[in-house]
Amino acid sequence: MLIRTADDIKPSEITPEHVYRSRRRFMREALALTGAGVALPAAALPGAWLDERSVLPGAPLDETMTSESDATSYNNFYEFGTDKGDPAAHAHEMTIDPWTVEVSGEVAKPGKIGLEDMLVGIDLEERIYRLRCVEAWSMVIPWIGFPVKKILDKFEPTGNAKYVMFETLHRPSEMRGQRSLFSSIDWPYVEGLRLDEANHPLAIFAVGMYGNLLPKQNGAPIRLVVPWKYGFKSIKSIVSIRLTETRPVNTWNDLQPREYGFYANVNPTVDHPRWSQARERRFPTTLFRPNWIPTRMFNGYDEVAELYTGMDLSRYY
Ligand SMILES: Nc1nc2c(c(=O)[nH]1)N[C@H]1C(S)=C(S)[C@@H](COP(=O)(O)O)O[C@H]1N2
Ligand SMILES: [Mo]
Repeated sequence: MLIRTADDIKPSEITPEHVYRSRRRFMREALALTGAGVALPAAALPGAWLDERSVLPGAPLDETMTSESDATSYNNFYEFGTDKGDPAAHAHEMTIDPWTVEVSGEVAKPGKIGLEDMLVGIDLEERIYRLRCVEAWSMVIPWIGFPVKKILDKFEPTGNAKYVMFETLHRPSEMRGQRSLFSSIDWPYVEGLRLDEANHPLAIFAVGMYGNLLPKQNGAPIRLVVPWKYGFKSIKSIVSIRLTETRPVNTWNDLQPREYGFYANVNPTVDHPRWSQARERRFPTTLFRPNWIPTRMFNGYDEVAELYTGMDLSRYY
């Protein structure tokens, strides 16, 4: 089981040392944030962030974890440029405190809420997931986060809600890619999921990785992680969540509809028009040792298959 409550965890399997250490480090970071004189809303950081037991260990994955330095220096975050090194070089220009998220559309309780207030009462879990980019490289990353469903439920989706749309921050003054005259993206970056996909227990919002708060280049302070879909679905630095009745637009589908779909489930049998999706370069990867491995259906997360029964996944790519 990937999802476990504290009660499920036997003392014998409690917290491999690296998780324990990273948990301590994470809490130090969280504390450092409050101590830094940052203005926080009344509720300040949720107690869960500061509680020793709050980051529940995830199920281990029997694959080599990508190094933290690779995962934080080889990124896609076009708001800061299109080169893999641009996000790490320029994302520091984005300010993230305070951070508010607007929840709107088909919900009984719409509203704009400070991130810290939104997270009150939500337990954090470590989830070690594969991340498979549509460009055919992949990583294994230990996220810290919680199921998307936990946030959506707080705002009470109505019976009309069928999809969820997410939007990244739009702030050209701090995001040089949004100022670029050469960008073909219609900002802000937007993504969407069917509501039942968003409610699947594997779909999480991440607020940390490698035991620390999320680095800006990885989508601080809150991003989506949907491990069975190509990486572009996992939208970063989210400021808006909108429940809708009709299917929302998503940025890459809007740009190149033949190449990038709405579903974007990892699928080794449906090739990208310009390259095969049957294999991927798993980090660490170099020119001379690319480390190709076979790509797995749903990125190896077979438990999501039931979301797509009866659908032709070569048509709904
Ligand atoms: N807002 C925003 N989110 C984004 C992107 C982006 O350019 N802008 N790139 C996506 C792509 S293509 C990938 S592969 C992942 C990469 O996440 P990582 O840099 O944390 O590995 O972020 C996704 N989320
Ligand atoms: Mo990607």
